[in-house]
Amino acid sequence: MTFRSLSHVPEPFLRNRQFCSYSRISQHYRVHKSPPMVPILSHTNPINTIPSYPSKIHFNIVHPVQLSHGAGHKETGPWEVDIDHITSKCEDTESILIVAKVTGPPQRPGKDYELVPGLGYYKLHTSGKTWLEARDICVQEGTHLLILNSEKEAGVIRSIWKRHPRLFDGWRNSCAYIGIHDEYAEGEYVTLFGEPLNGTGYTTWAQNEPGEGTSGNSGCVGREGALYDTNGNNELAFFCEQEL
Ligand SMILES: [Ca+2]
Ligand SMILES: [Ca+2]
Repeated sequence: MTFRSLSHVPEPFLRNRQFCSYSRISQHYRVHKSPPMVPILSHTNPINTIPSYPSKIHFNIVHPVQLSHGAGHKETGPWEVDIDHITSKCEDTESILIVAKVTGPPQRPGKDYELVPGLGYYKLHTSGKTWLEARDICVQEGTHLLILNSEKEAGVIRSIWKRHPRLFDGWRNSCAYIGIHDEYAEGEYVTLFGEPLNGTGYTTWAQNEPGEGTSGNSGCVGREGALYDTNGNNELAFFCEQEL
């Protein structure tokens, strides 16, 4: 999500160009809190040095920066802040133009989703559903059943799940549905987007898996992070995901 305070250089900066000199400072910041924008600008911008300027200064407040974000100020994802600071000196008048671009994390999909910077939003649904029900619940939340793409992502899933050590009795406590299946061709696992499993970046099956044959066509991830096949009618916990 991008907010721009300004998309053009205003007139005073273009007029009488031959009599003016220009300087431009571009700065990039990465912050890990939803910014109150103004403190960031006043803190980081050379505007602080203005009282010592000997010349007359004109401020061109073209458009105040406004932030609007559904996630509110509790958002913990990284915010990128790009600031363009353009100074125009024309005889005894100096004009300063500040253009700020703030890029915030995408809006949190819904309650209980947690943001993992650089990866996505994740939610463990702790009540048991069939694979099809699980798929549909993620879609209703604007996300999709988890597709593992890396060892790093598998590590994230392990750590989220660790916080819920006891969801069910028996083996159902140790596998959660993810968005892969072999419904179309036995043994050929694809994601719910139809991409072959070996194109996802993560194909770590548990030992002797997949082993259910035609009686198990749905994928689940074990607490240790390895993949299993199971019958999609089993009611398991499941992970929903939204990539960044
Ligand atoms: Ca993923
Ligand atoms: Ca199968």
